[in-house]
Amino acid sequence: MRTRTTDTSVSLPRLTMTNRRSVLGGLASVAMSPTALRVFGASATLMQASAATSAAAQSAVTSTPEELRQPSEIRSTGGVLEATITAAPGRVQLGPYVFPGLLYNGSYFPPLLRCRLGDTMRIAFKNQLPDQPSNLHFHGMSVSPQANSDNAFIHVHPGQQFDYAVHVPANGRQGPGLFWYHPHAHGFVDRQILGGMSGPLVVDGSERLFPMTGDLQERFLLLKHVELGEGNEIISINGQVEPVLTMRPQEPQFWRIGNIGAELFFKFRFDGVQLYAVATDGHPLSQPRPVTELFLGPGERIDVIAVAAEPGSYDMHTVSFPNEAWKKPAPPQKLGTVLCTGPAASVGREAAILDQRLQGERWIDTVRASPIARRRKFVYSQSADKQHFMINGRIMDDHRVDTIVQLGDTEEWTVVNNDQQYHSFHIHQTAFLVTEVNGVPQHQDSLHDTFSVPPAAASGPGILKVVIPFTDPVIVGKFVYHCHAVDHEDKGMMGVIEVRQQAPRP
Ligand SMILES: [Cu+2]
Repeated sequence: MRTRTTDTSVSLPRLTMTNRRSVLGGLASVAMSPTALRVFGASATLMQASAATSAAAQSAVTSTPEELRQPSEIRSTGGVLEATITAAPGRVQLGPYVFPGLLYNGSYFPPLLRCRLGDTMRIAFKNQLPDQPSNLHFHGMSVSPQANSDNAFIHVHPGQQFDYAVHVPANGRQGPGLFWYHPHAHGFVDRQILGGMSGPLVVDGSERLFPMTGDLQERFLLLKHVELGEGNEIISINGQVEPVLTMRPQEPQFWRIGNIGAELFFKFRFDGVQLYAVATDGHPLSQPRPVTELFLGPGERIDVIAVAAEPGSYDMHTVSFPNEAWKKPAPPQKLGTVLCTGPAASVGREAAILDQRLQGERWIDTVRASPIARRRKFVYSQSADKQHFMINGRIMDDHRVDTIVQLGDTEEWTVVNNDQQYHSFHIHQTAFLVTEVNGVPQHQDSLHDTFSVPPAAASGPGILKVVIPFTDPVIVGKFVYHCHAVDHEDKGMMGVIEVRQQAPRP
């Protein structure tokens, strides 16, 4: 039932040669606890847990900081991205910690899928998990939800293979940006993402929007977390614990930051580095905007131009914030280090960054100008026994269609959060414009596909208002909207929508 937040990511013991064995011994018993069972499920993985843990105890594990690594890539050629993604249990080592994971292609940090507008992604998905269905969802993509495209209703059972063919329209609403892929088999998503099953997906072409980004070093910072026993939350970036990111002083880089974990809402910052946002959830701003603190709920991404500071070593760390009303926010936690060293770069003056203007037409302007065809309300709540999370009093039923929408319409949806913790709103196949949070008008300069919904307080429920365009013909079909804290999604906080060519009018 718990939604974990940065406040549960208590500081773990700093491992030294003298205490490492005792901590790993602790993990061995943790792996047998009901909490670990909740995450990893099968008895088969439990056996693996013991093996992995003892192997780790015997190996020379070091906690020396590592330079931030970058993902391996699978690129499209000739208009086709061909890949095989295999889901299977496997051993994960995060810094000094070892646990049994659920992995794509044997890695906690699976390959970056990199395609272009107009491409088709042909992905053979093999489910080699012993005991649970899975599938692939292409988060944030304005592609077809039908057949063997981005169809969240497919269940690929253990031992089976499913061949996806996801066509990325050249002239639809899909644009260049940072997206991600993860499982969407209802009821199994949380344990699979916690186990490691999520990876980045990029539609190339951001340099056409902001030409400067094409000249900068591109670096991915992808956050995940896993709980290894009560309250022991390991937060990693690119599958590394407290990595070091090295830059030259004054050097601008293009950072693509994503929360591709299961449940945590991260508020974090980089000391000594100036950030200029250029896109949220793969949707461009009209011009770079300085940002200091980042708040990314599960599934949210942001692209920034980052400019390093004077020579020195700077922390990337979480910022304390209250998520659940019944828990005390935890102190900030270090996530990594930015090391500014070497000769200063000659570029990177703030004016040159801020002077950039988006090249080309923007979807957000069309959304803003569209008349609202219909208004709907979605109320988030928890059952009294805290075992179910609901939208409008109902838990998810994939045989029921909750919301029927006419293709071509733009609607305003109000999400009302009666629960005293953060939830989020995510809808497949289309982005949306955030217009109001808790009654305060928002003046957003970019679209989102996932957005945090503040908790209820003494003053009343948390309220998020969004305007959603159902205008791209490629999205016709059935898909879902849900809270992206995926333990809540698994426990029911999801609804089915069908976009029809001809929908009945109210
Ligand atoms: Cu939620």
